[in-house]
Amino acid sequence: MSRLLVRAVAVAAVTTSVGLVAAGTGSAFNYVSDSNGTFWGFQDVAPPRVDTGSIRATQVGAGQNPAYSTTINGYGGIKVWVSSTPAPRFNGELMRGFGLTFDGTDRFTTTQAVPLGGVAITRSVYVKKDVPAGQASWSRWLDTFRNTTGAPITVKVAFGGQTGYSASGANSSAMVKSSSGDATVSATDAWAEVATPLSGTTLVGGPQATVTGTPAPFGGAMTFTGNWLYNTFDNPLAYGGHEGNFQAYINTLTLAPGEVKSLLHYVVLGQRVMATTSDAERLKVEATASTLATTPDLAGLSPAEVCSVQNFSGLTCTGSATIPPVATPEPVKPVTTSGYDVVEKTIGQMRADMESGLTTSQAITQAYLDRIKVYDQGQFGFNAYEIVASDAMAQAKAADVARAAGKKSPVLGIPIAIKNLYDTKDMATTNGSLTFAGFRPKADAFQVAKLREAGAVIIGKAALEEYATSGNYSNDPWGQVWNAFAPSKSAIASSGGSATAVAASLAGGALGSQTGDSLYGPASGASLVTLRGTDGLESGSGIMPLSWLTDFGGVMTRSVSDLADMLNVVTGTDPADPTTAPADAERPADWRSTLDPNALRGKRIGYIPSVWEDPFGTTGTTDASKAALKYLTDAGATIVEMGSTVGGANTPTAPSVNPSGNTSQEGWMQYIDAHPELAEQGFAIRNAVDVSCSQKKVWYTRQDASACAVAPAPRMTADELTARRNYRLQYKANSKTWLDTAGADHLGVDAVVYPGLLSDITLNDGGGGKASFGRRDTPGAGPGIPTVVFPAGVNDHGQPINLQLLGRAWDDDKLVGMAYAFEQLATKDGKGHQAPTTAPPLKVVTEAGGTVGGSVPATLSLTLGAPASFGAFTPGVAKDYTGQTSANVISTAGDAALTVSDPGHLTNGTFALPSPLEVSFSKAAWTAPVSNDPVTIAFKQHVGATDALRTGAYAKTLTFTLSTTTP
Ligand SMILES: [Ca+2]
Repeated sequence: MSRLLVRAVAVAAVTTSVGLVAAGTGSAFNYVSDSNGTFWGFQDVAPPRVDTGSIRATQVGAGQNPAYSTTINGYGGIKVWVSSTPAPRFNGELMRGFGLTFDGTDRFTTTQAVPLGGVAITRSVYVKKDVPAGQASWSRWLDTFRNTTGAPITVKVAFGGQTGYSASGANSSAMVKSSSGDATVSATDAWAEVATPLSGTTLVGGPQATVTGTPAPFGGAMTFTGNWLYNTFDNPLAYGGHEGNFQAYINTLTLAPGEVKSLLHYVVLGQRVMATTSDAERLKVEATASTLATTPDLAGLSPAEVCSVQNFSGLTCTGSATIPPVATPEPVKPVTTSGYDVVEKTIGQMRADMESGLTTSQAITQAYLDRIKVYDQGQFGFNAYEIVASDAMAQAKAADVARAAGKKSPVLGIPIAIKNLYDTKDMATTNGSLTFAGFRPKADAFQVAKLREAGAVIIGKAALEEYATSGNYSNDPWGQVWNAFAPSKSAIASSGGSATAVAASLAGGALGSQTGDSLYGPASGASLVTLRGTDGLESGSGIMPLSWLTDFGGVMTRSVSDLADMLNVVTGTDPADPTTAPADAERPADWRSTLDPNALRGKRIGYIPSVWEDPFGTTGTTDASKAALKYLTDAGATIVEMGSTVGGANTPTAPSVNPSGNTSQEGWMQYIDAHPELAEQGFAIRNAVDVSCSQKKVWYTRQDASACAVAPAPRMTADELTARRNYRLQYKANSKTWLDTAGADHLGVDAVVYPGLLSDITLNDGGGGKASFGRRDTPGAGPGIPTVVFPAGVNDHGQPINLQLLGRAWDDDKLVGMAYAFEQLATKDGKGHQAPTTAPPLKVVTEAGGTVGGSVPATLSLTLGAPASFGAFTPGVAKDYTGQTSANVISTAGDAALTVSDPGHLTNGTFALPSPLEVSFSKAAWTAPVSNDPVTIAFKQHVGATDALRTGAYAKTLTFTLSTTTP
């Protein structure tokens, strides 16, 4: 055994500057363009840090506007399954967290291996920039698997992705050819080609082929063709319909202890085609794929890497060099110091436990903070939080003190996550964009202030889709949010962070917001309750806008009673938001009074058959959603087909004249007027155009800089504002008429039921306006009438599903009651709220052990993580052993530098290893004060094949110094 001890000493010393500049990532993932004019957008470690190494999409140029050159929507990722016991978390899921770094030319390299059940996984991606004339574009993936354990491990690797969506049309794709000549893929194929349906003279996405290697009977050939969408390793590849867009090509490896093996894949892309050009383009793709299958391009691979490739025969293997390992980050121990388990606890349960003295807000908050550290951060982190409050424990302590002094409130001491487009006075408010990075509003948003007054712990700012715009992925640049139930999939947008935070028990409840789908979509994908209330039920003050009056800031919770608890705090009239004027009079005195199990008795619930159809042509989700309607009728309601309603329409009739005025510009001007601190803090945000044309947006949503030359729309005039308000009031009246007269008998309905999602959610490495799920907005946004959204079990693939109930203006309380009545019956059958299995309760420890402290002078603090260990050295084998620990740096000085004493050699008694110990830092210099900056300290020890090794433990104590020239 070897052991490495480290000791921390922090001193304020005068040293010379080391002059290091930390290598930064760009403001968005990187495109690589080739000589065919294909722009490959790669999901690397740059914002939004999807970091899978897959292609997000391919385009004919970079940025938001250029056309997609294929229908790829996340392709070239790997799902990995290992035979290790116990099975690791996320076994079989999409691998991510490689720290994939672009070299600025044509390569992406892993900077931190991804550990999965004792296998260390790395990827390297290479794009052929100079494509020979007449050939198709291609990129290459080398995926390497290292067994770091002492036992053999079987590894299944699925390479693939999503080549389109929907069963037909310009967004879809289907298998068209394999190397054997047919359109069926098996182990006897070397490549497989998909293509998008042709559309006459209209350009459609080009054909795409995946080169899987040498076919059977070669022993390294592919072992299974799977369905990338779900159950990938058991569920065979589909050849039609929506699921025909999801291909997985699987190889199986067996790794002896210490063994390293690799797989090589190529993705070949054609240009956009029309009917007359398709055949030639396919032939080009097929020819290039055939060439790569028989003569794989190995440019830039080391001899050891070539030797490690398992799925191509006949590769020349020279030399005996090994592939140097890439360190894996020190795993965060899945432990908590809180004795109170918060998993799936409702706000009501936590409140009762605090009131009875069983627990405290400090224990609850510590429990959430520990879970955030383990589950939300790092390589497989959910990224639900953009910012975690540094004073969360102080807030919790204040809540405990207030409770002891007699204070009571529904949310006193309850940690709540806030979508990061709500102003907070203590944390940056970014709108999920680098455009607003570091912006510090002077005051809390109205709803946040209400929560704070009630003693809630504002535990952090939840990640969101940048600017809350398109509604499919929460692509926050500080980390794209992942789904709590299906950790390869999208959390949907834009309140994805709020949804995952609540679903994974990383917060007691959350605030989100919706313009189109951003409350009901993420809530439906995470088995949560939410309410898009009547216009003005909740204040919009201090919420960054998308569209004035259509935006709605609302609550997301795990249960209907939790919703009522939060509505008791955040609803009501805000003098600064005129829309809320009726709210105090219209809302119930106590939302808990709506929680009536008989609230559905005698109610007529409208049903519109056409809104239960998945645009992708699948039925598993809508069938399960329809089956859940039984709990409405079991609770005493009658389902009424809407029939011939006023105007014969399936939606409320919009008023005939849509008033003029730009609601985006108006929303921003109201926000900017209320925030002089934007200009004071140097943000050049003077109108909606400055927001939309910002060059700090993630690249693929960025408009060309020339978009800034557009003159902003004029402010809405007083008349236009009034006309817009009156338009929505008239629309509300039309909606009431629609509901009042619905049904073949024209007796009306109390509410209309809609499904939440219409399909499976797709994987999280796609993007753009490309659908991540079958979407069903209720017609509530136009008139501003309420929709309550609540869990209804799961679909045929185990994905959570929800139902939605739409009602008349200010029927919010009635809708919440109906949701409660549904919830009571559905939950008894296990068909209500679902708990995810991806973030189980943490083991309770009395101390978060192993930290070695140092002396702490006034301006500098250095603390070290657990001692690093190399594991056991194997005699007679040349190998580089690696280990690592972490350091935490706090400095109030203008500069700081981290150094280590001469590492020397590891010793065992008087015996020393021949090769020196090597130490490196992920960061060693700071040019400004920092708070809690994590540093990875990596250790490397070479042991030669002929090195003598003495039995026993090897150790070395090192001294780390944090110093400054300006103490
Ligand atoms: Ca075939």
